[in-house]
Amino acid sequence: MLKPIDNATREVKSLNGLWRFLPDGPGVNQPWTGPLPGKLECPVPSSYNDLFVPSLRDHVGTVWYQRMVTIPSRWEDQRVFLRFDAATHEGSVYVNDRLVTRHVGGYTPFEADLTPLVSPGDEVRLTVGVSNILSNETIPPGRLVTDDLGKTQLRYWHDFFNYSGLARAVYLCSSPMTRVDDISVVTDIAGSTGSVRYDIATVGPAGKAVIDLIDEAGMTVGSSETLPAGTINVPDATLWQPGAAYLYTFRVRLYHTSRLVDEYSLRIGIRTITISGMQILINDRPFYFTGFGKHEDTPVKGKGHDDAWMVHDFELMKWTGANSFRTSHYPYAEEVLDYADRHGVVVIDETPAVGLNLNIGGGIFGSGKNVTFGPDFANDRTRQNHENAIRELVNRDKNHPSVVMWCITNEPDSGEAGARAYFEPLVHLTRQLDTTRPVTYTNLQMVPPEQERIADLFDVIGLNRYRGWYEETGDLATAEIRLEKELQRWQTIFGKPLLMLEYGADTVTGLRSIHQLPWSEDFQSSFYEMYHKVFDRIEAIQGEQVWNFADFGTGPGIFRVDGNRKGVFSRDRRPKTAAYTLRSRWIQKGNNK
Ligand code: GCB
Repeated sequence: MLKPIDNATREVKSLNGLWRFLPDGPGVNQPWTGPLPGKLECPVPSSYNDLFVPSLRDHVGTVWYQRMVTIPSRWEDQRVFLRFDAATHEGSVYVNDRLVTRHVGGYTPFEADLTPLVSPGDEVRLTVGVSNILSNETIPPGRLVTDDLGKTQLRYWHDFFNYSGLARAVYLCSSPMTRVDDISVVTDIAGSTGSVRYDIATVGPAGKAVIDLIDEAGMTVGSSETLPAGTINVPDATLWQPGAAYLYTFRVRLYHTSRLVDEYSLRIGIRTITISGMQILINDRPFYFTGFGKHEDTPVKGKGHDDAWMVHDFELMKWTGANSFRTSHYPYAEEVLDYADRHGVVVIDETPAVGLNLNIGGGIFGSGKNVTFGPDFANDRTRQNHENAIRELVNRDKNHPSVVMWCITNEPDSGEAGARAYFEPLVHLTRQLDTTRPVTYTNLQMVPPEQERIADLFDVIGLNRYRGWYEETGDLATAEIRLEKELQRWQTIFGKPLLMLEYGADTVTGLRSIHQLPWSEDFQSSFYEMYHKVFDRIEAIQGEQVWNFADFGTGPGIFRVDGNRKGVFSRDRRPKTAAYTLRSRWIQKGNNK
């Protein structure tokens, strides 16, 4: 599904702004059949949870958004559709009294085709129900429980607040009836020549196609007229490099006789990503990842996408010398990947499959031996939803040069007997959908390499480690010895590239101590220095992404002080001391181990 664009043949009308709003509750019955009662208004895009007083933080179920929409009278003979960049976690869309689409999965886009239902000039009532309910079959999983007051509560196994609603853009769009429906681009390099292999899906009677590749100076450097697939070679190609982005415009034009019927342009980068022994190569050069596990998280808006916060986050990452980040623990807004493409930032792109582990609470504590993979929890239907999450992620992000790796799950119970049967088909599916990018996951510290059952399936092994924090708390000397021994074992047993995809210590801004005191800024800094010494001694370690870029919101917990405080920046993006520690290392390292 292509991102909507505005050009000579297509139009995009933003539906962002204030919508009427109503949380579900007693007496709310088929609210799409008329104007929503009450006076609440909710901004789109934004999570709704932190906006209202009294609070909707504990709301479990559906909330309703509504607004009127006019179909432009100039949209004659066009396909008319709605595009939701996300509805977290399940969206039901009604136009006047009619259900037009339902989508499950909180972080990927979906469309509703209105063409048969509306006419140019019509004004329609658009109502969207968004449910935040998670179950053992959804990705991520969750569970409903009833409290002592008879109220329904939602429990989940991931360590970030279940922000919900319409947190990304909503558009009304038009496209021609005969059109480009999808484009997939794979690039390669031979000597100084780049190649762009494409697959183009079209709808409608096939006419003539002209496909051009245009460089940043506006020069056409290659063309083709072959549909549905072909290759354009670019002699002396300028490559997309980490830290030095270069984007070509891949433009498809469809003609009927000599009339232009549709045009779609994608910005693409020519680059390769390969694994060689224990190294990860971008454009045939070893690349060492530095950067962050992040969250889409800001005060008030929750996961609501905001260009100002996004630009500031990228500026701060650049200031630290980071070259990469992981979209922990779900696909981020597409604007974020577009920005990373344009600015040469490397992305590990993650599905929302976090919390497939009944033996941790809030991302951390062992809670005995519960069976995660089996009929009662992560079962066949969960796996189908997981499959779907992978398909939707790859489908949305396959053409982004910044995306160099798929991370299909975070910290599953990978030592459990059923884990292999669950994950093997998912890894195969990911490879089938994209033959070019390596596939990874993150391993939780509770599953050591000797008990690990899925690591060999992956191209790269991601590790999340908290030695010195959750274990060996405050004792960095012991933590250092144990960390090094453990990493050596991972290297010996699997012989694959290892990425440290999480390591960090909660830190309260302004708390200082000369005594290596956990929670102090000084301790967080020393914690990172210790880890870095170890990484530099382990050959297989090919990158370090700290946990986390910034403090972020979570559910309540005795280890969570107004959220998770492992940020190197506070939630309002002020640096802690560790930000300077990282900066002095990463600026010097560049992209090298
Ligand atoms: C983890 C999880 C992450 C948590 C983090 C923590 O292992 O992957 O989601 O936030 O630990 O801070 O406990």
